[in-house]
Amino acid sequence: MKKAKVTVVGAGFVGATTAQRIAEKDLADVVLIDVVEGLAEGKALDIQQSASAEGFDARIVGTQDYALTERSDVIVITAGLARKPGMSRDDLLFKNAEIVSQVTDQCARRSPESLLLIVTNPLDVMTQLAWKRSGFENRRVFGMAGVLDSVRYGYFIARELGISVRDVRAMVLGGHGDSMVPLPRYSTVNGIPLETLVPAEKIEAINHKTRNGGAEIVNLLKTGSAFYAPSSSACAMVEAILRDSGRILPCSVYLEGQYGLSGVYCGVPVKLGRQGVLEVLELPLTGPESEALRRSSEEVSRNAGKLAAAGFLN
Ligand code: TXD
Repeated sequence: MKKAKVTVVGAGFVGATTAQRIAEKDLADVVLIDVVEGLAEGKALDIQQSASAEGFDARIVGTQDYALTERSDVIVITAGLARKPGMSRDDLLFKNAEIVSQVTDQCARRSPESLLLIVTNPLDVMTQLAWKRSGFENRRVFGMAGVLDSVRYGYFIARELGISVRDVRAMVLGGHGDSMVPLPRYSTVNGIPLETLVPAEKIEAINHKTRNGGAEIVNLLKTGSAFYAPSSSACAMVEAILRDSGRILPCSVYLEGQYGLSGVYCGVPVKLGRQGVLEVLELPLTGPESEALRRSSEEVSRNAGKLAAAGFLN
């Protein structure tokens, strides 16, 4: 069987760790690419040299040259800047929009059949931008955020109950940001509704902890943001795609009327497989739940409006 090929763009914390996880699981050969001279090459070599200790056969190369990314099956885009002192969220929005545009242009024409998995923040609008730039069908361009938010939610639930994370199914919808929408009604412990196991005020505290999950880590690290759980989440999506498993995972996808939302990327549960987004699952939501989702999507639309005004989404 032909080995799959995954390109990871950006050899920073999330990119390099994602590449490592893909290689260690032997899911595909990996090309790691970065603009910084030697960075991707050095990290790829280091990961490759761990092969006999870890027992994987995947090959991983680091490069600055997009020629090596040709005919990738999946392209994971983590390239971007983190917010620096003095930089507004909008500055970051435009800077990362430039980077994601360039990277998408480079990758899409060399791998016209690929799926694009976007990780760069602000996540949902960067995914929308990559979709526009690539010209790909929307089922082939999606973003990683919901998996991360849900695994964090699942961990906090398991910790609260003192049980194994393996028995928890947790669901978080919405855009990746403060307005994300944890859904206790659709979160269970081996099928047992969460709300029958945890009192409402405890659930609210867990929801808050989940929304704050990324910020808590940034505050501790000071010079960077989370990357272990984000790379695990990106790798889980790559695995679902390459194994064509049809896993149901919350991903940022283009909505065309589902959940009453149109023309915007937002986090909802989808069936993921070799062809990308196979189906968007529409959960019946209560009034307050759909209102929270609508508010969250408005944040994404606002950023999309800013990018459109600056000429990025035309
Ligand atoms: O849930 C999620 N989606 C997220 C998103 C979870 C964690 C991190 N999230 C975002 O991912 C974060 O806000 C950033 O926008 C990206 C990457 O985070 P990371 O922590 O890996 O940032 P680094 O370590 O700064 O790495 C970014 C790399 C760095 O090596 C740059 O040199 C490179 O991106 N870079 C580029 N590579 C290729 N091409 C271009 N143009 C480029 N510009 C920068």
